[in-house]
Amino acid sequence: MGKLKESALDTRAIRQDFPVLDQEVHGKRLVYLDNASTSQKPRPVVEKMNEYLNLYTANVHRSIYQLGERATEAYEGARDKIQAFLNVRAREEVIYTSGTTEAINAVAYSWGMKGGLQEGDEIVSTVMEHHSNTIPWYFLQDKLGVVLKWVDIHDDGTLKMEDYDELITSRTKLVTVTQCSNVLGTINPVAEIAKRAHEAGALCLVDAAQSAPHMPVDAQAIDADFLAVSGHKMLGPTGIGVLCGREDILEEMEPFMGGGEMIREVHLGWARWNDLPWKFEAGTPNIMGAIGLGAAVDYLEGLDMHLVREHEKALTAYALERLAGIEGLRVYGPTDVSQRAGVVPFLLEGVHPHDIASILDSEGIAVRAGHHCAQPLMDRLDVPATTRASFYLYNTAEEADRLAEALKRVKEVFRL
Ligand code: C6P
Repeated sequence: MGKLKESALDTRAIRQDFPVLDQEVHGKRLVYLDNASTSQKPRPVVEKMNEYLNLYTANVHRSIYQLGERATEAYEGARDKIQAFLNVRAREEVIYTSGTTEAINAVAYSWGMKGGLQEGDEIVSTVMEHHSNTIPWYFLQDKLGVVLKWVDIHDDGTLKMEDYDELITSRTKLVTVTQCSNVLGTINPVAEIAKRAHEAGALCLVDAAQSAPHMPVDAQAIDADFLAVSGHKMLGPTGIGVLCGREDILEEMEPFMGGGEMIREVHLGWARWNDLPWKFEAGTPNIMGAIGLGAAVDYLEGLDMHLVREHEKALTAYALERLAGIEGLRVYGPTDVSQRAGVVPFLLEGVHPHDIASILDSEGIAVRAGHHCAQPLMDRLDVPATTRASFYLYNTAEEADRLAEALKRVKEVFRL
């Protein structure tokens, strides 16, 4: 108990970089298992952001003085790092957004609303999408009369790939899918889905919010037309993320916000837009956030994303095994960890998911309870909510043990 057979990462050394983990909550050592919601930030990320704040705070692209040049260099340098990290074809294809939500909404507005879609066009999505990859398409359904279709899941939480055969038609203009479910942990075959979309002449959008932090993501290998990522789930700060898009499509798209760096020239009554990627970066951007995300990417690359994935796979297998030993506990999602990330949702018969989370908190364990912003999936699973533990690179087998022991305590409290 308490040890992985092989650990791909030296978690003891890694945890030194995360002082937040070294504290007690309700008199117990903190176990942070809400990483699908947001990750903790390592020292180098905090230091890099402090460096910007303390040494070269200035606006980017418009300040003709040394501080401004340093800020611009760091901001644009971070873009290059993110491009390399996700293996995006060109830096012009990496647009800073506030996160995945803004990235997907940008596609809905700048592509869907502004000419990409018309009444009767179809979008093929799945029942496991986060609201951020659902609601923007509802806007188009309501405004334009676009038709939405949903790929279902098997009982084990994997996508019914065969549904695509029927749902993708000549009217399909967009296929949108998450690479990894934030509720079930299911890892979807997004390259194959993008291929099917392209064969039908449709575009493909991949929500990589839950994959980019946890596994190598190769944008060119996936070959989607759009890929959305949030920085705060991958050791970076909140308020920063990226939309990666195919250059020729981005060139055709209209900006969704006006002002600031998205402008080439403005005159009374008319204006011309800047080049990519700045065409979509209106206003003073989140400079500190972008620099922090660049540092997060450096940190992840320093560990090696293959090893991050290996560690989480082993840890998830261990956690699933520990939880399987608790009578009355039902865990959702694939049992095969090669198809699953470190997201573990569960229900304990007779106890509300929020009560479980509260008792776990009293044991020092942070998890999320609720619908996880994926209510259509809750409907599909026929549950109102779940409790969800989600692991990351700094979590250990001892912490999975703590979770299992605390769940036994929940059963005691409820006399189950
Ligand atoms: N999921 C969770 O606890 P933002 O908020 O824009 O950074 O990310 C939105 C988002 C989009 N897609 C997926 C698959 C996600 O998991 C999330 C965020 C968090 O599951 C917060 S609701």
